[in-house]
Amino acid sequence: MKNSSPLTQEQSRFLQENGYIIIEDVLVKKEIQTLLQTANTIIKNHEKDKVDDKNTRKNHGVDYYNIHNPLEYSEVFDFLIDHFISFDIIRYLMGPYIQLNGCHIFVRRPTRNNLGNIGKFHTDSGPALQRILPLPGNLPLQLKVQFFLTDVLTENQSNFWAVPGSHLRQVGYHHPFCFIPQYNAYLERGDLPPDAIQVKLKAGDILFHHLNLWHAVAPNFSNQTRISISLRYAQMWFKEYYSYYSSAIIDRMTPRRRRLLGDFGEYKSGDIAYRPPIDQVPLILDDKAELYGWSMKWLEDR
Ligand SMILES: O=C(O)CCC(=O)C(=O)O
Repeated sequence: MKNSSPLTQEQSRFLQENGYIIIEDVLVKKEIQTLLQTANTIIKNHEKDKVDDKNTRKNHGVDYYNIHNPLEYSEVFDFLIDHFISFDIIRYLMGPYIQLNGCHIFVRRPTRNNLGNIGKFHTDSGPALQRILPLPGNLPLQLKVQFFLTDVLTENQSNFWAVPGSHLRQVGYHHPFCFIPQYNAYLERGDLPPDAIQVKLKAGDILFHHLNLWHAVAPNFSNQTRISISLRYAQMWFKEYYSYYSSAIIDRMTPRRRRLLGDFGEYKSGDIAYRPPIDQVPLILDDKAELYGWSMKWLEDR
């Protein structure tokens, strides 16, 4: 296979070693403005109408919370699903048999209050997955991409807080909520974990991270609410995550986006993840199938 990665060698190494990576300047100014304006309207409505079943305000609190499935409110987020930069990296790293199993608006308000669970170090997607590590050469089970719509240029601005390299460490105990108690003990004492870093980036940059990365959200002592859009890609076999895609959403999508949202049209195979349709590969990878290691030659040879 030729080296056809959309990441440079340096970027690939950084992601493999650290468990996260920032790609700068993915969104242009106009896109940031439109996405931010729309996100702010949705946030305002959620806070005014107290629609607590469609966000995590009840569980996480009113300062730091997530709004489920913004695709339900506006089309402006649609292009992020297979954005030409972020999605090319996703499909290169994860292969063609993937889905978008969650999309959220992250709201992180300035606060001096207790940050609840989001402010604690954790891994994603359940305690069992803490024990399945993304070792080199394996496809990731899940990658999350965040599109930042506001700057996070200094520390304590509700930065993504990561322990670089932790995605390759076995936690060595069972925690039902996927916490990392030895790191949260620092926070409880009012100390900072020595090797955790607060990621800094600007509006328009994106952040990828592995589900196993030990991460938290830092406090927000600034006077600006941090807003980002998170998209969670997973292998097809994964369950969706607060993502119900109504027919109104599905109907407006391109064929590839529909597929990523779990719509297989007329195709019925019993177990779709086990026997995905043949067009899954060209639909997701188009002319990159061969280059990214998913040759369709076996079909011709049959
Ligand atoms: O707000 C963030 O940057 C991260 C939120 C978080 O903990 C997560 O995505 O699991």
